Amino acid sequence: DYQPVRDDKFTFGLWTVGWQGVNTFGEPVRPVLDTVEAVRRLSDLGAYGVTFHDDDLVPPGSDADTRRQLVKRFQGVLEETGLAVPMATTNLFSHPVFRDGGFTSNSRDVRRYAIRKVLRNIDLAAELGAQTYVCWNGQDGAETEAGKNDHAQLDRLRETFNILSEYVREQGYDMRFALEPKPNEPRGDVLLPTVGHALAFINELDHPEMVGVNPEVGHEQMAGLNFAHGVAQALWHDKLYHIDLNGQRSIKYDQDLRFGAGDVKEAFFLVDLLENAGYTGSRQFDFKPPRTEDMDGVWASAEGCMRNYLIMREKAKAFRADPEVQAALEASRVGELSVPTLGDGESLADLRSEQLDLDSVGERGYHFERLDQLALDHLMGVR
Ligand code: GLT
Ligand code: MN
Ligand code: MN
Repeated sequence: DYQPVRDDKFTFGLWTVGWQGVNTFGEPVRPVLDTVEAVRRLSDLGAYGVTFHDDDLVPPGSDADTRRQLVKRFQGVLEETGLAVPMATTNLFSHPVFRDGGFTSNSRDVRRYAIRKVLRNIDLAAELGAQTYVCWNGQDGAETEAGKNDHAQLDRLRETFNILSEYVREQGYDMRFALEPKPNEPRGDVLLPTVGHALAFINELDHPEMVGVNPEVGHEQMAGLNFAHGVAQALWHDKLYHIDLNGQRSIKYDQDLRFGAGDVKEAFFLVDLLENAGYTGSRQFDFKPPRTEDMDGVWASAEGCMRNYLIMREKAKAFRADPEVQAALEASRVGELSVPTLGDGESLADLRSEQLDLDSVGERGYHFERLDQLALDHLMGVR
């Protein structure tokens, strides 16, 4: 029961199960995880695919021979297991040169290096069949307003995505970009802090159709925002190109807990949304197994991500199928919101000539509490 299958489209970044647990105050607590071992274990657990940063696969500074060998080894284990690589991304944050960011560093030579680094990995991503290229620009941001010209920064970010989109078109790759917003950490303030900021930015690009978002549960919640609503708006704009699932408890540092281990209710409504909105992309888990865990704990944590998703998927389905829920939705007038405010063939004159009985309509209750309790009853397993 709750055994994931490939069709569930669960993916994991190599950097998640491979995270050695280094944090601001503590040294690594776990050994280096070999890529082949990671792919095999994830396959055994029922994942559909793996994703990677350029540096996860090929350590920076490797010579051409080493690079070829490492890529070949990776391709070998993908073939052996049948796992897909639906997405890839670039590490534009670890090396000291990125201390003021990659695409929007004040240093022009660093910006040019960042683009080179991305182009190189886009070629590899295309070769491995990835159709989504994520860009998380965590070091692009500021601690002081004085040190960053925001207008120029946005110009440079736009310039970069125009260059990258043109490159993908020229090469004929079947690939789209997904921007991953985050409000802060590692920078005091990160560029494109929320889904909303990213969606607005995309409209200014030469090829907006090639760029969408990769929202992460905890990142929106770090900004105090409701993740399910953010994803719903991304879907409304047809911009949910990818998603990073994990857990976060309140406004604080990025916790990257396993999916379900944060705000359970929001996770439930998120799964309900993804399953009912026709989202067909990967369900990626971007979590960091806590430092308390040894490697057994890492795999238990990975398993828990998928298990929690599948449990919530089942609960969400039961919630929607429950006749009492359907009656409660009706009582809450949920369906009525889908009826256009001005009907077919109606004019403003029709609307203007109408009278609303303010006294009686002002007394109208919406019964959301009863509806919400039914959701919680399902979620908590008493219905
Ligand atoms: C990093 C970050 C994640 C991003 C990864 C993709 S890198 O681990 O914390 O949220 O999705 O670059
Ligand atoms: Mn992420
Ligand atoms: Mn995160």
